[in-house]
Amino acid sequence: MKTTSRLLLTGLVTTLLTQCGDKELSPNEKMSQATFIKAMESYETAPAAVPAPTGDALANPTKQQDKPVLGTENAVLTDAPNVPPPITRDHPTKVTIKLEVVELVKRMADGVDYTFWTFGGSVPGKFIRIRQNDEVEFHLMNRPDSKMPHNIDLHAVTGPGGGAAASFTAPGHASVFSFKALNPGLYVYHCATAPVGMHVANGMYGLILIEPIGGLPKVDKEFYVFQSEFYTKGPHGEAGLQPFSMEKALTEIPDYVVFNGSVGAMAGDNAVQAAVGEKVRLFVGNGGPNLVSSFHVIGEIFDNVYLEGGAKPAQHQVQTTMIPAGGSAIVEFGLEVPGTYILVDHSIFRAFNKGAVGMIKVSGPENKLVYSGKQDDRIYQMEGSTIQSIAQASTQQAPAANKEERIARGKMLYTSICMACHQPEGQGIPKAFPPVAKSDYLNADPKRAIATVLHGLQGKVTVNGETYESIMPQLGLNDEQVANALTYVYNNWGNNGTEVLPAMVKEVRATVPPPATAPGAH
Ligand code: HEC
Ligand SMILES: [Cu+2]
Repeated sequence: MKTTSRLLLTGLVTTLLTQCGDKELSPNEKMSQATFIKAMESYETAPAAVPAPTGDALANPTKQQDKPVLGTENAVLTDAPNVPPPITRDHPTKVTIKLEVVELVKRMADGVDYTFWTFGGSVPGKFIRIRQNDEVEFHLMNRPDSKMPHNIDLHAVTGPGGGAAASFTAPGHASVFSFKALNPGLYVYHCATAPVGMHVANGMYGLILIEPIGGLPKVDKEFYVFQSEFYTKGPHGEAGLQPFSMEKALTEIPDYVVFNGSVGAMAGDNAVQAAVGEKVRLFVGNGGPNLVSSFHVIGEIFDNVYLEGGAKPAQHQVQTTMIPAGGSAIVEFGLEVPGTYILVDHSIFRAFNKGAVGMIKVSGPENKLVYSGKQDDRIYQMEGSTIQSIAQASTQQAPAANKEERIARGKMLYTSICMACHQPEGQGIPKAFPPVAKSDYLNADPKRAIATVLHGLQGKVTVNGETYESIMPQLGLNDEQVANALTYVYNNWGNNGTEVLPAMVKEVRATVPPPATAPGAH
């Protein structure tokens, strides 16, 4: 770019930054000269042919000037967490969308299956991305092996039922209807065939993004995140194929609350990836059927929130945004510090007990000024402290079939419960938490180790020559869980490979009394 035009642009951006409310950038975005130049560059590459919408045009987008409809294309559809590429056209077009309804059995959680009804074979349904004023020809196909008729109500449609009646499709049939995407925004779509609640509860929802004229500002990464809840006959964790429970759906107390259709769909190995310095945009939907989401990313602050999925960023510096059932939000944030950022519904039991946890893993250089990490750690104990009890919901999962499965399940338990104290590689923390890696205490006596995990431990204990005088709480785990966690520990980090079986835990539970200081130990 020539210097003169860059100067002009700098002036323009400065004006925008200081004067124009709608285009106001958040402090994060203003932070450095580099960001500033970047902002200018994105202005340069943004489609410039169409004037930015004015307040009035946004209030009634049908009044907005646009180019004539030109050409045809097939919409690109994606499964979560992916979204189709941004629309680069500077004009509307005729778009064909083909969506297939599939009823199929899939994983809900480890050991738990569910018969999902889906738009496109996955929960949530395919992400659809088109442009304002596009003319859509919508094809809904219902597979011949379906048991139910289905239809689609797109909240982006202006017209009765959002397309529901026009798209009603029996198994083995296909329906077609058309609509014009008058309004920009992020919209939920869902099945609206009776009983509507049941079709939604079984997974029939997804998102359609109508990009505004001129497009959305450029970001580095975009992801599709969809919250919903499931009501099963058995309680959370009960193994096997779980049928839908109408009774629980009516009382609105779900067994599972999840992001992207199943427990862990966006966590652990399924976490999405990004890098320090990148700007991330999440398209977040909530299918309900009943719950309102208090959407939060642990360790981040949203620079911009397009509240309720509307067409413009209406708020900056937001910690938690509410997403109604059948609604959405677009959130954007820059990444300053590496690490794992956890997506939750901050109605927090839903997150850590019912499944509503997702993860963004961010790589890149540390920024100790923004976040130091742990700088000091010393023991802090109140006088007269005693073993405390952390009650855990006992899961009803079928017992592990073999040692391998026991280790895999133990790893999950270790990660969610033990790791906070004993650390990721079992190395412990000097003077506070003894190591479980290469631990002589552990390897010498499995029964003693079982008793430790069953009942907690308090008082002097010597591990690898170091003395610890701390407290391990009583964790309230069942026999299977204790067996799995310890087998995982015994088979890692230089330990002796013991397999702890639930029967051994049962025996210790029956014969080794809890320490006298534990609550309820008389
Ligand atoms: C809240 C912190 C905490 C959690 C959670 C915790 N521990 Fe411990 N653990 C301790 C402390 C502290 C000790 C030592 C107690 C003492 O000093 O008397 C200990 C001791 C042990 C020991 C015996 C000493 C050794 O290092 O070999 C084992 C084995 C053990 N823990 C395993 C586990 C397992 C398995 C889990 C998860 C199921 C777990 N712990 C969860 C804090 C914790
Ligand atoms: Cu349906």
